[in-house]
Amino acid sequence: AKTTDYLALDLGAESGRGMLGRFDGDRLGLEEIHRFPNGPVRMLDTLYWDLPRLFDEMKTAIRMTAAAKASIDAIGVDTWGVDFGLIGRGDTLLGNPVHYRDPRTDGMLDAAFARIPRERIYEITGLQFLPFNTVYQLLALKTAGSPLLDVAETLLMMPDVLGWLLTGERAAERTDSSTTQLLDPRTGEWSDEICSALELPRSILPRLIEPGSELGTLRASVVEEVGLAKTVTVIAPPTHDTASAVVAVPTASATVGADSPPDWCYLSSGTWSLLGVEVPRPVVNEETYRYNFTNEGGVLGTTRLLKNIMGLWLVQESRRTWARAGNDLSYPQLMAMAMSSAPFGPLIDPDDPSFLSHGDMPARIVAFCKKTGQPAPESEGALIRTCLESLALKYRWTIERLESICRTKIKTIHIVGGGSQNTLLCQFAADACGRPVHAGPVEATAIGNILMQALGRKRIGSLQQLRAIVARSFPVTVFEPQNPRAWDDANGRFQELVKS
Ligand code: ADP
Ligand code: LRH
Repeated sequence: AKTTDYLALDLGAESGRGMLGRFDGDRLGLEEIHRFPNGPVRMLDTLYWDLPRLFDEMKTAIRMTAAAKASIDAIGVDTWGVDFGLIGRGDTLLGNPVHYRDPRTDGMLDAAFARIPRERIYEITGLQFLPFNTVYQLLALKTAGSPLLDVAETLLMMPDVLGWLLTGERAAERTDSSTTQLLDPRTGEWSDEICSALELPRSILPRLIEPGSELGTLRASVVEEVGLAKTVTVIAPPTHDTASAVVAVPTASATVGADSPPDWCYLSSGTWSLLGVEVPRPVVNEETYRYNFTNEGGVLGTTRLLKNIMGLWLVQESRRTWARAGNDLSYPQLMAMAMSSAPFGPLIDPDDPSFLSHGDMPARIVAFCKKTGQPAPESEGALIRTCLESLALKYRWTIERLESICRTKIKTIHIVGGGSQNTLLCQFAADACGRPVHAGPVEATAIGNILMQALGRKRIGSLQQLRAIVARSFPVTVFEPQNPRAWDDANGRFQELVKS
């Protein structure tokens, strides 16, 4: 069968990559063309995206793909949610986009609630309250008296900024727009009420487009620079990386209908752990509000009912702290050290707000243990073990609440993303949750991005068909739950910790 080539440009918080997908109508082959680090840059007191360098790396990925003799049918860009750029008159990029871990949003949740009740924001958006949601970043700009909002014509989410730089087109892809807390998922439109309550300029929010639709074609200057013979279509995949990752869950179950609640969940495991279920429409009620669950936009009309859990950021930032002190340890080394450390030492609430920002993570974990009357972890391995066991217990906490919200039993956990390579965490997740874990694929985000391009090009007919292609093309490792008694005991301690 004829093979079609698609390029995914996927910017994760740890690394960006250009991934080439070769689709023969039955299976997808995936090739890593180019990988590059993606760290923020601090200038004065602000944490920024390294935008020009990242755009240059993206062009390098396209150039390398063309040089690999691939004939690219389409290109799609995805990145993490919530961050944005502002565009002014004459295609001017206004300032350098700011990274969501910048502390400019401190205090902004309360500032917003003083103008519009917290309950009302949730009722409209169904989105979890995270201090860095786009709406609070905008409020921070306004509160600081930034001139940017006065001259902005268009707000573009970061994958849309990158799409604009490639094509010149301005649009808001729907999945990433759903992370702003400015979108009403029931009407599918930007919320006038929130914009006016917070005095944010509604006019800068652009037209919405569906994941899988065409954004435009590569600008002539890009085509020439990367050495392509002709221009290429740029498709808006699910531009929110988590939305693309959820597309690529290798489940045989169809998207659930209203009468058949989901019996599987996904855990998109990378810098963050995004754990949730796919539902046919938003679930916004007293229970989802109390537990701060989110309803983000999925593909083909689905909703991602999920929770953000701090994730492997805890490990990444600990590793960086030790490396700065001259102790450079690889992930496999760290996991081996954690595995040989004693089980069930101190536990943390992974979602304690003190862990959110950049900086010395081991010191913050030790401080948390002290504050909660626990001994500090005694070694690097012990500290990583504390992080992994605590994450697994937070997964259990989340699944139990999802079961209650959806009145269902979750039978299987699908772990996708870079964290699916962490066999220790996969085993802990199975043990803590008492359910089998199916781990893989590792590059779920790029795969979801690519196959939604193929779906947009009418080479795939449905989400169910798409997931069968993923299941046929990539291996999955199954972890069966073990040791239930010991994990139940640890869970008792964990419940106390997250209550306090
Ligand atoms: P993001 O898209 O947020 O950058 P990824 O999905 O690429 O994240 O996942 C990166 C994470 O995967 C790393 O932070 C690390 O914790 C984990 N990881 C990557 N390789 C390994 C490995 N060999 N062993 C264990 N964990 C790994
Ligand atoms: C994961 C992710 C997550 C968002 C966070 C900012 O990469 O996109 O879904 O909440 O980054």
